[in-house]
Amino acid sequence: MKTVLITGATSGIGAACARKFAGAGYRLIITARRSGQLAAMAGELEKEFSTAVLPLCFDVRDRDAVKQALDSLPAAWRDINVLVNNAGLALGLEPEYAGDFTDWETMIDTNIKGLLYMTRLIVPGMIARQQGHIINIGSVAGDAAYAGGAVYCATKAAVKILSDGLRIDLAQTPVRVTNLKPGLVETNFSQVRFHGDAERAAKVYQGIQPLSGDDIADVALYAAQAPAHVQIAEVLILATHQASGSVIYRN
Ligand code: NDP
Ligand code: 8X3
Repeated sequence: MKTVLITGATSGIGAACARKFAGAGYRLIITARRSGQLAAMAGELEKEFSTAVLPLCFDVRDRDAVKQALDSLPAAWRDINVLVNNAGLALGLEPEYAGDFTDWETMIDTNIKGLLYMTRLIVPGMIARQQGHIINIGSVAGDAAYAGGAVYCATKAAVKILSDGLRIDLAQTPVRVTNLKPGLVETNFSQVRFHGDAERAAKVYQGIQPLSGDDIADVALYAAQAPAHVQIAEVLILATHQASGSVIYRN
């Protein structure tokens, strides 16, 4: 049975990936910062999908905590087949000359450094076993800047380049690298971005049918289940009425 480790599994795209992979027969290591949520999810998923689920609570920004958590994995859980680097966030929508320093640091530490820590600690085992797949959750935001989004967009541009670099570094191995680039997905993303302002968050999805976490999880699972000689390198997934990070048709 294959094992998938998903970061940021307590909500949105990560939670949808957990369900999709469980439904396809994978066993799961689900990770995030909220331990209560993780434990509850683990129980529910185990029951619904009759698969083993191991919750692992840590903050991807904390390099020591990431290492400690991964070192704590029981021997039977160490052979991770698929790593979904999903934990991430946007904070604020201010112009670059007026952004909040703490918001910037949180985005950079989570979206870039957290993803790198996970990659650095898990990929060597994949190389040793000559088997593995890293699925990074990038964004359409990494393709071009949009107003107020420069720092978030830059972190997702970094995810694209880090995915490309890793793919090059792994080209002599069977380990595959996928960068998924979703557009508007209705999750807690905008509530987090606007620091809990639910009304402002809801406006992001008004007048357009956004994607769901499931829509992204479907593509992640497709990439993971593609034949071994097929590497789904990058996929841009947009709502039908979204054309780019800044072109969205609303009625
Ligand atoms: P959600 O806010 O719904 O989920 C984010 C998840 O990340 C939560 O499970 C959260 O769990 C976890 N997380 C956040 N910070 C940390 C941290 N420091 N350490 C560990 N876990 C963390 O957002 P989405 O599902 O939308 O976002 C998932 C990914 O998808 C992100 O990388 C985002 O940038 C990307 N994305 C989202 C899009 C969208 O429109 N929604 C579009 C394109 C990309 P907890 O709070 O328990 O730690
Ligand atoms: C999330 C999508 O366009 O809100 O990465 O930045 S967007």
